Amino acid sequence: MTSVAARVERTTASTTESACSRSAAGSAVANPPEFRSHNGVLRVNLAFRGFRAANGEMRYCYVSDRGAQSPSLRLRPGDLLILNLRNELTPGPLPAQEVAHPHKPKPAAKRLPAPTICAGDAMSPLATNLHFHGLAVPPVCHADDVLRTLLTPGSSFQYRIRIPRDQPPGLYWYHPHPHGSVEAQVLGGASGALIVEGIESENPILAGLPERVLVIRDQRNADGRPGKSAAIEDDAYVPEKPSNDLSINSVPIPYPNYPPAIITAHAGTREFWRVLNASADTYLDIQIVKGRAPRPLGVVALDGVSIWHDNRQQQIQWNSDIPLPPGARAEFLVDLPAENTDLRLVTLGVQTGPLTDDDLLFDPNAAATVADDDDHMPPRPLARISTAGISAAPLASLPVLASPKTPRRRPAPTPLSRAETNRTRKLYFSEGLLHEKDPTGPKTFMITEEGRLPKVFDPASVEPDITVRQGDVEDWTIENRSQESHVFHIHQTHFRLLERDGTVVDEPYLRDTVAIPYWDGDPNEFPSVKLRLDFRSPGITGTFPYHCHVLLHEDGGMMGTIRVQPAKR
Ligand SMILES: [Cu+2]
Repeated sequence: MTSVAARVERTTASTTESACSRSAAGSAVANPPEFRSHNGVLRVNLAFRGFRAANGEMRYCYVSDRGAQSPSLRLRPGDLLILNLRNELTPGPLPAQEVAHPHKPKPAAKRLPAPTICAGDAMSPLATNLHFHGLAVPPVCHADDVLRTLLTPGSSFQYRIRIPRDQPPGLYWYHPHPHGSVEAQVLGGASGALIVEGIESENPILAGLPERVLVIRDQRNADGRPGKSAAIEDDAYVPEKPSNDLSINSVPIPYPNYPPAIITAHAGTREFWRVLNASADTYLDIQIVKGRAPRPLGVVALDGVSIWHDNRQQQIQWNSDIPLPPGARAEFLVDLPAENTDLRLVTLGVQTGPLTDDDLLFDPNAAATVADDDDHMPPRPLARISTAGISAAPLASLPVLASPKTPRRRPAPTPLSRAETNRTRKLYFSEGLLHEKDPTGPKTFMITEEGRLPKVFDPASVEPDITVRQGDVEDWTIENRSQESHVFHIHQTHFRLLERDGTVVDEPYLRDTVAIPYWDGDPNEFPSVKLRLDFRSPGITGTFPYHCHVLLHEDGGMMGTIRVQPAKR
């Protein structure tokens, strides 16, 4: 007998067969499709679609009118992005438990008026919205509001985002942010690059270089076998198995053989790489190796911001590897050797927690809503870089000279590293148990300002957790009081890392994501970072979140809100 859920699924699958397509493992990596602004405006229509693949994997994607999947959006500072988003999810593609009540009215049939979309009262696994990660744009309806804006299935909505004239040129991104469903949608592949043009005007060394855009995503393992978190007595325990597979520009690199994707390049050339970790839960630490020897990577920007921007001393920093927690971006130079040779792009392993009794006791069959299954990230190959004369699809290059139309930027404010601070705060990440008497059951995830009561994020709460004033600069210490790593991210602004574990850090970057390693149980010390946060941008007044960018944790409650009040007149 066919269940209702299975029938719905098949119907949907037959009508959206081409939705959210993936390349074959081991195939060539091409830059994502892209749309550029013209005359100061970029208009794009994107449908948000879901699709259940034959192996049960849930996929999500954005598809343009012309069929471009999850395109890169390219705009100049000062340009207007008009993005019409249509939620085309149907109950069919959701996992069976989500369609447990086949007789309830189909959300797809309901068209909601625009005011409801901004009222935040439509939480469901089928609702979605958009976040423009890293941009200092207003956190309001029709712009970058994720706390109240929710599109139910069948509804359309217009985003109008003016890229600030002083937005540092670089790599940003867009992804869904409906609390409770963010991990599922991003794991399914819903994300795309957003590039603010003109980085070559801040870093003339980049002018004319061929540009490669790489979006690395994670996705659930397809083979269904338990991984690291399975009970160790279980015969199916596979120590090497990562929690999630990775893909690079939609070319999957599946466990257990990790067939690398193929990047073809020309020997003896310099390329400009822009790499986005669009993973929901997976930390990366990328490296290019020849044999086992790392090749130097010339970092010019992190999290969208040129390293020149806040430090004015250094335009490039050569590193052997670049750690990229979920949500982070790096833009760097790659010098390909003159001789024909094979290089590999790899990610080093990242340890995000100690192996505890919890790991050994974890039961993958328990009906946990929040499973501790995000914590094993082994080293693995991503791509083979071939310079052996295979004709590469030519890459577009950055402009040779800065365009005369580049908008003039306002004079830079005082560098954040030298700005006067208004106050300091301490916040901490912590975890708890959803059911106190069930130590192996689901966890709760919290981020709390010291002195207040720890609580999971409450979408119904109206009062912000923290209030500041536009123009302020604050120093925040963020501690990790849990035994797994977390990633601090705040919307609308960047920060500078001042200290790690109380020791001054000398790094030139502005960031919007930073990893705080797990607590090893030492009662005398929690791992911490000290950050200088910038609330000076005039366009960010309103209320927006800060949260852990491991999206399993964010969905599990590790999020708070901050209100930036207008400056005093
Ligand atoms: Cu976290």
